[in-house]
Amino acid sequence: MRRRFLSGTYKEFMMNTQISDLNDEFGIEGAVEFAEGPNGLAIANITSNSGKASIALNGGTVLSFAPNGEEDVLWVSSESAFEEGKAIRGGIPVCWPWFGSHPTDASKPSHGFARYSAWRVAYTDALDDGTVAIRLEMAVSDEMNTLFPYPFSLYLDVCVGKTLMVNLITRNTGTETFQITDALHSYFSIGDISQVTVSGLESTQYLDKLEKFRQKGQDGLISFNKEVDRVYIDTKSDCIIDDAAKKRKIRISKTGSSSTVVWNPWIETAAAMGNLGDNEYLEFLCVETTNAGTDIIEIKPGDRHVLSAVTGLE
Ligand code: TA6
Repeated sequence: MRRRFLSGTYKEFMMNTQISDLNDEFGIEGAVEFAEGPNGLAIANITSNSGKASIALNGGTVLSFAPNGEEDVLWVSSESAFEEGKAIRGGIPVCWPWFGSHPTDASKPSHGFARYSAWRVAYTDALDDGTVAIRLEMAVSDEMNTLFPYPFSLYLDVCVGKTLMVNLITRNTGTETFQITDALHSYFSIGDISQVTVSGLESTQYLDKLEKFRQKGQDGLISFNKEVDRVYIDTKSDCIIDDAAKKRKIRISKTGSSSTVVWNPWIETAAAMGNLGDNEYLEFLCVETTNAGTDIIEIKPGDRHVLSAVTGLE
């Protein structure tokens, strides 16, 4: 029995219809429910036997992930925009088909266009082992074809259980080889950045964005007492965020990625950024699963590339 909508604006009607249709087609009782998020954005709420997550269809942005009995592992700014066509400041924004500035045209949007575009649900599934999966597909627009003139499909597979697995799948559906860089730009919730260390990148090399991407060596654990914005090159290892304030450790494992970005804006950059509270630098750290910098992915016609990150608590 479909509910009748007797009041509200056309936009509210359309959103309610969209939510109602999404639940009719993809909802799974006790596992997948679509609801209106801030500003009416469509949100998929995922409940598995051992963890929960939520995902905005805007940008295909995973907003939250919490193993049962634990606080959210991800972080979203209290000042984030929640508007169709705008990137969300937090969660796991999808950077695609390039990471950072466009390699040849700085006028193109930073981090590409996937993180502010419309994504639609392809399927949902509650698996026998109690995990819950959803696949989103990015809707391709004319704007995209001007920014990236190659036929492609882009999918985001999210599997929720005790860990969160996010797979970004690029398929070349055209007749020419193309190149991408990409990232799962994960914002992790921490208690106090000055009490956090990151392990897994010791003795590797990184490009320091704050010094025109000069290459440097990483000695020991990464700690934070100033802005950090680094692309760690030739890195495929797990990273562990040791959050002393929250007394927990977050492990990020990955495949299909040969570089890792570590970023905290610290005081001045945070104050200068839009949709980020001045003191919010204290409560998040980005450890990003990427193919960035010289870590370029070439995809031949008919082939695909999978960028995968698995996040969990130690
Ligand atoms: O991943 C780190 C980074 O490239 C930083 O340089 C900073 O620009 C951050 O991404 C956020 O970028 P955004 O375009 O979301 O403001």
